[in-house]
Amino acid sequence: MPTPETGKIDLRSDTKTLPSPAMRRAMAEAEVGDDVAGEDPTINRLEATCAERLGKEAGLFVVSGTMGNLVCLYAHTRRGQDLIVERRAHLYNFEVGGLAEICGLVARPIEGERGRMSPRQVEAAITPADDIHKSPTGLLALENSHNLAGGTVLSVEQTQALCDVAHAHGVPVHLDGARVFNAATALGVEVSDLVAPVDTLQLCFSKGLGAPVGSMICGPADFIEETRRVRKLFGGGMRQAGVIAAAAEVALQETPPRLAEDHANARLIAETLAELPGISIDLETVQTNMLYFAVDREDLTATGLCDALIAWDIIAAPRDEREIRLVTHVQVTRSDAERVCAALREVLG
Ligand code: TLP
Repeated sequence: MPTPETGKIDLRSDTKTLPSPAMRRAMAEAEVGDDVAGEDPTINRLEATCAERLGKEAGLFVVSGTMGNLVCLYAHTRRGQDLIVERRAHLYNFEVGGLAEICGLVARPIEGERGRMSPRQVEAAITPADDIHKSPTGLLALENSHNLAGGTVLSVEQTQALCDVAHAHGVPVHLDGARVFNAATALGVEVSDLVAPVDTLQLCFSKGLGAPVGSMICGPADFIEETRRVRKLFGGGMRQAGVIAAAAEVALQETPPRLAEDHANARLIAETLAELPGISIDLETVQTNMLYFAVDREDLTATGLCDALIAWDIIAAPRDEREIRLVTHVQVTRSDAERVCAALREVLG
């Protein structure tokens, strides 16, 4: 069953999912109130549920992943500090430079291996406390799963080791967990164990979880109090927003148990591509619900391949001349994935 309302298999992103009938019902029936005043019962419940599920003291509902990251960066740091971040991190590359424009941070990008920085690299990037020549380190940012590295995951142990180094130098750690449920599923661990070492995180309901809108920040209660102020400062204070939180609640209950299917579907498509001529793909990076590959052929560009897939009701978008990312999600079934494989064999074989 492709996306019900369009009849298409949309592989451009897991952000493209449309709300399910259960989500729409929950939205219509949601109990709401003024959330700026803390009076929206649906949002209050979602914040409490997420904090508990993630093993953190408190939660704050925000409109987007970008806002979740930005609010946390702002609340953790002061202007002129360093942000240690992996070179391909989403918040460094695709969040409009908010870390510099809004937070006044100096990015210290590190080249990770398939998105993974090593504790040694992080340690080397930290400014020693007595160095008056360099900007002081304010924060270490992690991303799990790591989008631009291919949806790769950081294990509990790897996360712990990175956090240990940062914490030993008094540096807090924020996790961009836009797809942290995908990461936990791929690793076969509880999401609370995976995020236990980080101080704060944001997770997205509108990515792998399949809800239409919203992200959750989780962390210590006093930090979350401060992020409530910062969210208001950035114009993100919402009123009767329980209508969107209600869909997120449904997503949180329904989607995590079936994320493994998305991962198996991504794997199936990736393995099919790996066997086709003129396709470059690093199967090692295909760990969750996405895959990146390059079209290295005389007869076809990435755009040409995406155009050819339209005839099969498959929507894909090129990232550049050569590269395409495909993302599986709740509205891509096994038979859709098989149809994608058949289409790819037909066009590329
Ligand atoms: N990722 C989107 C956009 O880049 C279009 C996508 O399709 O993958 N962190 C990570 C790791 C993300 O992948 C994204 C969005 C965000 C943060 C930002 O979330 P939003 O779009 O809700 O601001």
